[in-house]
Amino acid sequence: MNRRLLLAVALLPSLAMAQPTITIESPWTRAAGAGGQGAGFVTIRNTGADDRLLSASTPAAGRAELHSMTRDGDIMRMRQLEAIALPAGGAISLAPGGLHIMLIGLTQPLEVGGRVPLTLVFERAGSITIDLAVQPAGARAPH
Ligand SMILES: [Cu+2]
Repeated sequence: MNRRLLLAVALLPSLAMAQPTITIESPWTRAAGAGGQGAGFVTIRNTGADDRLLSASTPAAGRAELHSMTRDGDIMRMRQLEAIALPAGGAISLAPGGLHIMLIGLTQPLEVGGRVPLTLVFERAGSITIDLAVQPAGARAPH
Protein backbone atom coordinates (compact mmCIF):
# COMPACT_ATOMS: atom_id res chain seq x y z
CA MET A 1 0.00 0.00 0.00
CA ASN A 2 1.58 3.33 -0.99
CA ARG A 3 1.70 6.31 1.31
CA ARG A 4 -1.11 8.30 -0.38
CA LEU A 5 -3.57 5.39 -0.22
CA LEU A 6 -2.69 4.79 3.42
CA LEU A 7 -3.47 8.43 4.23
CA ALA A 8 -6.83 8.21 2.42
CA VAL A 9 -7.82 5.11 4.38
CA ALA A 10 -6.77 6.74 7.66
CA LEU A 11 -9.03 9.74 6.93
CA LEU A 12 -12.14 7.72 6.08
CA PRO A 13 -13.52 7.23 9.61
CA SER A 14 -13.31 10.94 10.48
CA LEU A 15 -15.04 11.88 7.21
CA ALA A 16 -17.80 9.39 7.96
CA MET A 17 -18.34 10.92 11.40
CA ALA A 18 -18.49 14.50 10.09
CA GLN A 19 -21.81 14.17 8.28
CA PRO A 20 -24.84 12.60 9.94
CA THR A 21 -26.30 9.94 7.66
CA ILE A 22 -29.66 9.66 9.41
CA THR A 23 -32.11 12.54 9.70
CA ILE A 24 -35.44 12.41 11.51
CA GLU A 25 -38.33 14.43 10.08
CA SER A 26 -41.76 15.32 11.49
CA PRO A 27 -41.55 13.46 14.83
CA TRP A 28 -44.99 13.39 16.48
CA THR A 29 -47.33 11.49 18.75
CA ARG A 30 -50.91 11.78 20.00
CA ALA A 31 -52.34 12.95 23.29
CA ALA A 32 -52.86 10.09 25.77
CA GLY A 33 -53.36 9.57 29.49
CA ALA A 34 -50.79 8.36 32.00
CA GLY A 35 -50.74 4.57 32.35
CA GLY A 36 -52.06 4.11 28.82
CA GLN A 37 -50.35 3.53 25.51
CA GLY A 38 -49.13 5.89 22.84
CA ALA A 39 -47.51 5.66 19.43
CA GLY A 40 -44.61 7.65 18.01
CA PHE A 41 -44.38 8.53 14.33
CA VAL A 42 -41.35 9.80 12.39
CA THR A 43 -39.91 9.85 8.90
CA ILE A 44 -36.34 8.54 8.84
CA ARG A 45 -34.10 9.55 5.96
CA ASN A 46 -30.87 7.64 5.37
CA THR A 47 -28.24 9.29 3.19
CA GLY A 48 -25.57 6.77 4.23
CA ALA A 49 -25.11 3.03 3.81
CA ASP A 50 -27.75 0.44 4.72
CA ASP A 51 -28.71 0.84 8.35
CA ARG A 52 -31.33 -0.50 10.75
CA LEU A 53 -33.40 0.99 13.54
CA LEU A 54 -32.83 -1.39 16.44
CA SER A 55 -34.69 0.09 19.41
CA ALA A 56 -36.31 3.13 20.95
CA SER A 57 -36.69 4.46 24.47
CA THR A 58 -38.30 7.40 26.23
CA PRO A 59 -38.57 8.58 29.84
CA ALA A 60 -42.31 9.04 29.14
CA ALA A 61 -43.05 5.30 28.91
CA GLY A 62 -42.01 2.13 30.69
CA ARG A 63 -41.15 0.52 27.37
CA ALA A 64 -40.96 1.45 23.69
CA GLU A 65 -41.27 -1.21 20.98
CA LEU A 66 -40.93 -1.17 17.19
CA HIS A 67 -44.29 -2.25 15.74
CA SER A 68 -45.87 -2.92 12.39
CA MET A 69 -49.61 -2.76 11.79
CA THR A 70 -51.39 -4.75 9.11
CA ARG A 71 -55.03 -5.17 8.20
CA ASP A 72 -56.42 -8.70 8.63
CA GLY A 73 -60.01 -8.53 7.36
CA ASP A 74 -61.69 -5.98 9.63
CA ILE A 75 -59.02 -6.26 12.31
CA MET A 76 -55.82 -4.23 12.52
CA ARG A 77 -53.06 -6.36 13.94
CA MET A 78 -49.86 -5.06 15.56
CA ARG A 79 -46.68 -7.05 15.63
CA GLN A 80 -43.39 -6.33 17.39
CA LEU A 81 -40.37 -6.08 15.08
CA GLU A 82 -36.75 -6.81 15.99
CA ALA A 83 -35.57 -4.03 13.69
CA ILE A 84 -36.69 -1.74 10.87
CA ALA A 85 -34.48 -1.81 7.77
CA LEU A 86 -33.33 1.56 6.41
CA PRO A 87 -31.95 1.06 2.89
CA ALA A 88 -29.11 3.31 1.71
CA GLY A 89 -30.45 6.52 0.19
CA GLY A 90 -34.03 5.78 1.23
CA ALA A 91 -36.66 7.18 3.58
CA ILE A 92 -39.03 5.16 5.77
CA SER A 93 -42.20 6.69 7.18
CA LEU A 94 -43.62 5.53 10.48
CA ALA A 95 -47.24 6.65 10.27
CA PRO A 96 -50.75 5.76 11.53
CA GLY A 97 -51.90 2.42 10.12
CA GLY A 98 -48.34 1.21 9.50
CA LEU A 99 -44.97 1.15 11.20
CA HIS A 100 -44.86 2.95 14.56
CA ILE A 101 -43.02 3.13 17.86
CA MET A 102 -45.33 1.77 20.54
CA LEU A 103 -45.07 3.57 23.87
CA ILE A 104 -46.22 1.13 26.54
CA GLY A 105 -47.10 2.17 30.07
CA LEU A 106 -47.00 5.96 29.81
CA THR A 107 -45.40 7.38 32.95
CA GLN A 108 -46.99 10.79 32.34
CA PRO A 109 -49.90 12.19 30.32
CA LEU A 110 -49.03 13.25 26.77
CA GLU A 111 -50.63 16.69 26.49
CA VAL A 112 -51.39 18.50 23.24
CA GLY A 113 -48.64 21.00 22.47
CA GLY A 114 -46.14 19.16 24.66
CA ARG A 115 -42.94 17.42 23.61
CA VAL A 116 -41.82 13.88 24.39
CA PRO A 117 -38.12 13.02 24.11
CA LEU A 118 -37.49 9.80 22.19
CA THR A 119 -34.12 8.12 21.65
CA LEU A 120 -33.72 5.97 18.56
CA VAL A 121 -30.81 3.51 18.32
CA PHE A 122 -29.43 2.67 14.88
CA GLU A 123 -27.05 -0.17 14.01
CA ARG A 124 -24.58 2.11 12.20
CA ALA A 125 -25.57 5.69 13.07
CA GLY A 126 -25.79 5.11 16.84
CA SER A 127 -28.26 6.95 19.10
CA ILE A 128 -30.32 9.95 18.02
CA THR A 129 -32.67 11.74 20.44
CA ILE A 130 -35.54 13.81 19.07
CA ASP A 131 -38.73 15.34 20.51
CA LEU A 132 -42.15 14.05 19.49
CA ALA A 133 -44.65 16.92 19.17
CA VAL A 134 -47.94 15.95 20.84
CA GLN A 135 -50.95 16.29 18.51
CA PRO A 136 -54.62 15.87 19.48
CA ALA A 137 -55.94 12.32 20.05
CA GLY A 138 -57.06 10.82 16.75
CA ALA A 139 -54.75 12.99 14.62
CA ARG A 140 -53.71 11.29 11.40
CA ALA A 141 -50.75 13.55 10.60
CA PRO A 142 -48.35 15.97 12.35
CA HIS A 143 -50.58 19.01 11.71
CU1 LIG B 1 -48.21 -0.92 18.33
